[in-house]
Amino acid sequence: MSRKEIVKLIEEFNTIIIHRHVRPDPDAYGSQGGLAEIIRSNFPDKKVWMTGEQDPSLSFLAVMDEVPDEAYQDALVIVCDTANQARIDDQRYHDGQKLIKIDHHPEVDFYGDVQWVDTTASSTCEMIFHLFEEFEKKEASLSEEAARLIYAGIVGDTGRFLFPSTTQKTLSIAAKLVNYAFDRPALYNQMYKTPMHVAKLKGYILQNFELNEEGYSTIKLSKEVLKHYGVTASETSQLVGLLGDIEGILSWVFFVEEEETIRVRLRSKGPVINGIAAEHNGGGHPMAAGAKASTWEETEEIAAKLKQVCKEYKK
Ligand SMILES: [Mn+2]
Repeated sequence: MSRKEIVKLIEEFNTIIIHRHVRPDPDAYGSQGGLAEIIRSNFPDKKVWMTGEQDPSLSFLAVMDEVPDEAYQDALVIVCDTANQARIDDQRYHDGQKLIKIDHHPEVDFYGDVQWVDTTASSTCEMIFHLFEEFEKKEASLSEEAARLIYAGIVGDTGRFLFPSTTQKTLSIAAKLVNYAFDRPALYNQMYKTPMHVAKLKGYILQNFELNEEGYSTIKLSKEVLKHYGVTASETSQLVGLLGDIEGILSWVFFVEEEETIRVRLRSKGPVINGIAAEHNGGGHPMAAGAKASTWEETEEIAAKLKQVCKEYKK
């Protein structure tokens, strides 16, 4: 139902501005850019903008536009991949005529005139493909570039089809997308290249993580450690999966010290951890969530809660 409504609104409006979350990942860029590309290639007369801060590490996917304030006056605004309003990049998102939310995260904030939230989707890009299928009924076509962007987001959010969020639907969409002639090996190379300084920090993490008998693991990355390796706090986001394949680890947490707070990245292979995140200024998926701690004492509390959920899970 929502899909039809969204298609109708896109057809109605001549100006469409697409947002996504701060600290973007390939799914954020892919869904934003993929949707923009679908509209641009099928409705050449419409003005389509993408907004948000440019992340140089994702420039191989898309380049953001400079959107003037006036553009919002008559615009349809679409926010992709963002559960909470505070995380929407470019807070002008509520300045348009109509607002649409498209997301696969568990609902945090209820926002937008039209909301399409599907927590069974592996990625927002998967949803964008379904949206395209609605356009396809009206003879729309998918460009090679749109296919590349959507594929990148699915690959990113499923950990290259590894995570349990990967469903039969996900794979059948991927199977369709690989029929397009975009350069898949090049895309993988761009997505998974590791800069030398980050590789060295990986070594530090593997040398220093703690594994407890309950099956939970913690690693602290203090400002000093990050400075020593020349890695920014945000660059560590790509390393969180690192501990996932180590024998005996059920769930794990990265504590990454930033300027004012300590960023908490929780991952799990069984125990549900987003409840812990919600108690510490965060949220997310049952098996992958993020939070914020204000002190190292608070990180101890989080570790204790992680211990508890692992213990209960093992029972
Ligand atoms: Mn996503």
